[in-house]
Amino acid sequence: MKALVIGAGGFVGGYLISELCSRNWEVCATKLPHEKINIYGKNAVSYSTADLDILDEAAIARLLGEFQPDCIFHLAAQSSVALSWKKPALTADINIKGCINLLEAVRNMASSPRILFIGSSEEYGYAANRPEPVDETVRPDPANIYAITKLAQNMIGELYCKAYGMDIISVRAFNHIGAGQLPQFVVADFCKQAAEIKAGKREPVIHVGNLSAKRDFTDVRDIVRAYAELAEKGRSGETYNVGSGHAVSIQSILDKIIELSGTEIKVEVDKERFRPVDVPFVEADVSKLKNDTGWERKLTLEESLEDILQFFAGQQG
Ligand code: A2R
Ligand code: GDD
Repeated sequence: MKALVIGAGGFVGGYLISELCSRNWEVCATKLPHEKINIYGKNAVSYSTADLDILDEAAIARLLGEFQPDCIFHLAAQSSVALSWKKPALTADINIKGCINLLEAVRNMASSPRILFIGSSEEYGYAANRPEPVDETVRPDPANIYAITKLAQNMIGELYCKAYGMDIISVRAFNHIGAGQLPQFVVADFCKQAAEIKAGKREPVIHVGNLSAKRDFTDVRDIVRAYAELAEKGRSGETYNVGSGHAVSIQSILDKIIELSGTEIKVEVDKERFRPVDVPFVEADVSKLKNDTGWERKLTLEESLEDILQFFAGQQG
């Protein structure tokens, strides 16, 4: 089977390439010209690369014609909720126009490859803020521009599926973490600060934002395994939650990071790190994913945090 991974220069791409290669998929991975793809797995991987801007529909069509994929994993995005408040138009361009460009290019192919759209738990927004985990039947109520663009991608995917009989699956990925994630996201940010403090590179104070929010965190290696399982076994036209099924507070993650770092650290709340709107509670119901694919989470939150701390410790030398 041939997989085209679009947007592989970001955090998830290298992990997904590793996972697909371990399943003997033939992989072509795209990146922006200035990017480099980072592989963090232990296994040797062999794959081809191509430069691709998702806003260039003609370039997508050329690449599809050359590679003829069986499945397309669409990772390319402006993926930061925080940045989407500052750059709403850019976020809409990449996340919505990009998805339409891809759909139009695939629609014009003779073959009909499967597309996996990577959406977000953010699509649920306030609808997730309830005592029980949120499942795919809950009507989304997004609370920021990023979330709205990902819901648009989901809806446009459903439309193309119904209108043109295309083979599309949409994923709603809950928060994922791992070595290599940029410190614009909370766990990487706190672990980087802790590693720098431990190395004596900064004063022993961690700067934080809203610690009361509760989110559902999963190791990126478990996340990409779910993507591969869905590509192989998921039902066309469906949306699947991908997450751990357990929400934890950002405060408890911070406490664990400080404990694991084994260093005396003070905490300073920085109001500039707060968002205009931040949904208090988000927890995934992943029954549909488990029932359809047999997927189970393998790595604990503590294992992920240890790896990420080690990754940033390795950068202090
Ligand atoms: O913004 P950059 O320079 O970091 O590049 C990102 C890239 N990207 C694009 N690729 C092709 N054409 C574009 N016009 C374009 N604009 C941005 O997509 C980055 O290398 C990649 C997305 O990777 P990350 O931002 O690291 O996201 P991550 O964590 O790998 O998440 C993968 C997917 C995304 O759709 C998220 O929204 C979702 O999972 O959670
Ligand atoms: N970034 C950041 N920095 N977030 C903080 C901080 C801080 O110092 N302090 C508290 N938080 C809180 C945020 O307010 C939010 O409630 C939570 O930590 C998670 O923030 P992020 O790690 O920035 O992730 P996100 O939830 O906004 O978005 C990520 O997860 C989505 C899936 O749920 C991204 O990976 C998205 O691309 C992805 O779709």
